[in-house]
Amino acid sequence: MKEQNQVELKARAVLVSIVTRNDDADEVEKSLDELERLLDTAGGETFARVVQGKSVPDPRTLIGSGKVKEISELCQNNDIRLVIFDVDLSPIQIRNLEDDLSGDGDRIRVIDRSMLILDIFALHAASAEGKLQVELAQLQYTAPRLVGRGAEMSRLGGGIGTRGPGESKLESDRRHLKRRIDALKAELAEVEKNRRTMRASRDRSDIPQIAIVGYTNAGKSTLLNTLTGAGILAEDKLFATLDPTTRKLTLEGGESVLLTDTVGFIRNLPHHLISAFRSTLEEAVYADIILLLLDASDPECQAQMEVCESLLSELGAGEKPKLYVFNKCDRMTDELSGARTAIKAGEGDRIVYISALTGEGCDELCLQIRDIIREGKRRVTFIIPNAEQGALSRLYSEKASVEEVEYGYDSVRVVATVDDRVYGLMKKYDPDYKAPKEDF
Ligand SMILES: Nc1nc2c(ncn2[C@@H]2O[C@H](COP(=O)(O)OP(=O)(O)OP(=O)(O)O)[C@@H](O)[C@H]2O)c(=O)[nH]1
Ligand SMILES: [Mg+2]
Repeated sequence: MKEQNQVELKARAVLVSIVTRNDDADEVEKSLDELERLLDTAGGETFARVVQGKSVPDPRTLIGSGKVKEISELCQNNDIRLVIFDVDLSPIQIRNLEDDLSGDGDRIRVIDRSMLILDIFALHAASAEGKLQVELAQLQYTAPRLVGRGAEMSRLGGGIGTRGPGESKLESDRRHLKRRIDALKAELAEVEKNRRTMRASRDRSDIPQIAIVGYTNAGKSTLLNTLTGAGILAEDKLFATLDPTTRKLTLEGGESVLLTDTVGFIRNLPHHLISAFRSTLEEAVYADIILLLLDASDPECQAQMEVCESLLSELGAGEKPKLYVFNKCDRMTDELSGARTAIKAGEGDRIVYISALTGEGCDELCLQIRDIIREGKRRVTFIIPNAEQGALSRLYSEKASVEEVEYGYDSVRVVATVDDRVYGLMKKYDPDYKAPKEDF
């Protein structure tokens, strides 16, 4: 009996996509590869892939009726109950497709790429905020696609694409839906207030904030773990991380930075997900520096970089100082190395190659971070008379990086890197400081 349950858990599915006259067939295949990985992460298995070339999509069922029939037979003959479209479908299209595919046979469920991604988010949401965000996105996107199928759904016992945090009320009718959405929005607003308070206190601390941003599975959590021993879950799954984690990292030379691991990006990230997860995604917006982490061993590295950059711009973080970090270099083959040189981050961009897993290149990464932080700062030698030791404490409390302190007979010699503001406070201790001439 138990074994039977396990077999049922591993839902097998047929994946479907179309190539319209505006699509690149190659891109469609790559997106389907990713859909397979998403399904795998959700605990399912791909049985077959069907791609239809169709210059104009059919408004009723997206694909043509002949293709629907073919997929229906494929499913009915092989005991497949789940069909996943790699394209977003309207609630009506889902309904029509389910009716047509099921015919007189077994009931077949249809979901789309966004529903699958939401499903994974539902599985991985851990914090209260994450759960609220997922439920809101599900109610706004998935629920309208299930409305009216309450009885069917409970008979099927839910499944991939319909799982929600806290057995979410996806089958509720429209009136309940609206009320629940409003309640969730109110709750989220409360939680977001907390996030803002936390952010404000981090801002006040004046420690540079760095967001590790990148495509899902690029190794963001692994990097935070390697640099800070954060101990966050890092695994070969898509969207393993939903909640941002921040840790302090002290660089050589004494400066500290706050590093934040963030939720991953993916192509065609559903818009309702972006809006529900805005406060989480916005970690990047509030960072001073962005580490754009890329999986250099992935043949899709270049495309993934473009997706990340356009999402960053969309979030309003496109213009931040950025460091391109090519990760997983331990996996680079000669062939990939060739491809790597073809990837161009852009003229004059800062680039570093690392392996977050082995730690290779991480020292160089830290040096580059330090360089960016020090931009606009100067390294100065201050001579502070013993009677004015308060100035030294001040230097420490302003988080200037103090590199050398040498106690002399009547003064202290301090070498520190300071920004303009701190220099302004300390300039009288700089023997080279020349006060601007005043005109009388
Ligand atoms: N070979 C190799 N594997 C790595 C490296 N960095 C990360 N990985 C692996 O890549 C997989 C994903 O790593 P994560 O750190 O979870 O990636 P992430 O970017 O946090 O992913 P999400 O949170 O799911 O978006 C894990 O199996 C890691 O062990 C690396 O430098 N080399
Ligand atoms: Mg992660």
